[in-house]
Amino acid sequence: MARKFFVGGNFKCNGSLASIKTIVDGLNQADLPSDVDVVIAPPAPYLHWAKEHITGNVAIAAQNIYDKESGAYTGEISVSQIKDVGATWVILGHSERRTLLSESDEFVASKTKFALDNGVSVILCIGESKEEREAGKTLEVCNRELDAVVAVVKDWSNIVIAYEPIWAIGTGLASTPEDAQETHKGIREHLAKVLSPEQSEAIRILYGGSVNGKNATSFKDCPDIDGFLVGGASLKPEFVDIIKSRS
Ligand code: G2H
Repeated sequence: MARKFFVGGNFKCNGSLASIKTIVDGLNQADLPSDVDVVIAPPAPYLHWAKEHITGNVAIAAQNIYDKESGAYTGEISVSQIKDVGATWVILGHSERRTLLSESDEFVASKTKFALDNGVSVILCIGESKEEREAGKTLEVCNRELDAVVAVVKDWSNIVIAYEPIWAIGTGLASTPEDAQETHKGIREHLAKVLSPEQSEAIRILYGGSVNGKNATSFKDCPDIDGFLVGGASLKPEFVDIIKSRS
């Protein structure tokens, strides 16, 4: 089955109105291929501005939501609020939130369900630490993180998985295409068992971790890598090269 190539830009906690304007202007001026789904995730204060100013076929993602509609949750952002300002996607389960903010598998699953139930698609991040990889636990960790979501969500048609080995994030040391492909294949095999072969075949699995304009093309021949979630390089003009890396 042909899965549409997907490239997400996760700006993380970076940028200002001026720098995000530069990125949005760059994307507006680029001739982006129509056969790629492109999503950018600016920090929450800039979601509305980005939605108002992006002109091409580029969707907007939030970097987080809470699993409650509204109320006394100081500092949290609701799914209806991100929808209100034009976001159609949300990134959940990023390792930076799992580790720095102690988000549990169950909390990530609950937020995933809440987003989907409210019509927002999810980029669901999973991935192992260096120690877990060295202990041969890569798939065990990924499958555990996936299974928490499988327990509460049966229809995965609006989920894109981002496999992001923690040791590759922001380090400049991307996974080799061979290692990433092996893990993506294992993830797909697991999803075939716990969801269904049809859903497993249809779901897009992105690679994330030090993807840049130079190494993106090296993942071209990996049959289970359906795109990228890009951090640092999404803040630079080379993001367009990554979007075009399968063209
Ligand atoms: C991994 C990735 C984007 P970077 O977190 O989600 O970041 O490309 O900077 O490694």
